[in-house]
Amino acid sequence: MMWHQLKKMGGVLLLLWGIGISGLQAGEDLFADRRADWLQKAEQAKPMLRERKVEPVGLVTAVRDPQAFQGWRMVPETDVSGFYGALMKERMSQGQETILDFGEHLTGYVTFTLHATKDVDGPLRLKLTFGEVPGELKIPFETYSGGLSRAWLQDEVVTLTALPATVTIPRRLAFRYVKIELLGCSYYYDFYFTDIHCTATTSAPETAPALDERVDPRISRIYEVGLATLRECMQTVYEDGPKRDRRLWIGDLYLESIANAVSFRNHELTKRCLYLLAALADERGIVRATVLEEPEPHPLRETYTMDYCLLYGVTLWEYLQATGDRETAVDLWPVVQRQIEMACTYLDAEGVYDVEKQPKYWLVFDWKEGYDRAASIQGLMTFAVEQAYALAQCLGVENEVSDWPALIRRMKKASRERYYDQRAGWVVSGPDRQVSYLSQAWMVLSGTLTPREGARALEQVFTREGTIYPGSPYAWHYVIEALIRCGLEDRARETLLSYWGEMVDKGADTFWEVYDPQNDLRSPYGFAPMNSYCHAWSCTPVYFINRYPAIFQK
Ligand code: RAM
Repeated sequence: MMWHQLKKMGGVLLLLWGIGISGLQAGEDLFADRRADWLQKAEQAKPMLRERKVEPVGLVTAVRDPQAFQGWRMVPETDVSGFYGALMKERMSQGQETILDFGEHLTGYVTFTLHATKDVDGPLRLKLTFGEVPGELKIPFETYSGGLSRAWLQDEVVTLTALPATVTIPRRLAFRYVKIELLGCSYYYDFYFTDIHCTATTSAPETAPALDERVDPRISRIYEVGLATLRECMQTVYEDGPKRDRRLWIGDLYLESIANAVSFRNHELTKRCLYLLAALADERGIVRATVLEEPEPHPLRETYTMDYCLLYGVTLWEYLQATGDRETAVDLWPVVQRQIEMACTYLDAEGVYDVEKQPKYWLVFDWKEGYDRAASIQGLMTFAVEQAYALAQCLGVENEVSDWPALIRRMKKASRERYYDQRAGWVVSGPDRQVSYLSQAWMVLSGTLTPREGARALEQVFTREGTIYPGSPYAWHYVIEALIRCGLEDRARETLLSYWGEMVDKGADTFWEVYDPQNDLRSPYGFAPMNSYCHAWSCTPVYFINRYPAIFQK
């Protein structure tokens, strides 16, 4: 199901919900007296963006190539001096496509200056299309009929009535390539460019730890692309993708913040995001899956996802360990506690998360059709309670949640009974006893399976035909973490090298939202250009490589 459909469903379900878990009265607002302070702290931590002026490196030609990613490859035509001053109408009337290559992925504002060869006796109209990957400039946007806004696709029409003129496209763009098309010009004059550049922005500092020169060059390249991905997504919040949706989502924040903690170390940004989510929680204290900053910070009110609610506390715990900032952790601890209280209302008598209970929460986990999430949410919730309990202990507030250790034991016991097939040696999920990578991973990360059992289960999914494999880098992250947890270090390294390494081989400047090695055109939105090709949740090689040097830097 697409996320906008789920979002719609969430809206309906929430109407049915009503306020009132654990004693809240209708109309009451749990964090009413904290919101303003939290929002202020979020604003105080808002970073200044660092700007960089970048010019194109040259003109390129898109060439059809069945071997290339999505069937398109860029071939260099001339350097940028061959573009500046060239008569554009003449060039385009000969049917020559004009594509500029900026040489790297950029997030920012594009400015250009145009001149006419004679008096301008009629307006000039251009279309500019911005692409993160070559295919975005070649797959016609007209065929898109999905539910996400068509306006995410980055084509802009500019009309000029007087030249010379310097134009800045108002919308912030995320791209490497720009295609320029002529939509209207009089017969009388021609026109040419003298400048085009991007003012690229990021809140990441200029440098991150460099890898030793002796590290496998494939790992080094993956690391660089991972850093670029993270840098591009670090704006005034951790965005999920600078092209789409350009906003803070909790699942993305979690992975970005742990990657940032071992690379750019802009901890203020993590703090800002944690405070924003807290300030914009609903009246029951439940955090929204995503929030927006403009025109002023506000949540996407009807969008909740249970796995993301639970990851909020894990993120805060990781933040505390990375920074030692107890003040923030103490301040936000009630939010963590609240998410778990709410999740507990979804447990049945045995301690199993009831995926059928109404109103159903959206469970993200992955973009993958047919994947059964029951075992995964059970594992993730157990993991989240365990992490939140460690946070409570560190803050000295474990007496507030003294029932959690028993809860964890109960959930693990129930998980083994319900989901672990001891004879087969793997975790099954749902009525069809589905075997997926993620079900194994979450039962490993929750400590429900011993490392030995986990290793057996994971080895089997990797080698058995027909297991449900992850659809996104987000899901692969948890699989790799689980492999490491079970001591399958070589497998973890190979998986990172093959999955992220393949994206690099296919020309990735930044890593993608969804990548299926079996289908380059795969997109959760039914249209490849709608995919985000610089997506936060795929930056985690940065985390793995720095966090586990013995595995990835050997
Ligand atoms: C999409 C984005 C984002 C993700 C949500 C669930 O909008 O891919 O990264 O967190 O879905």
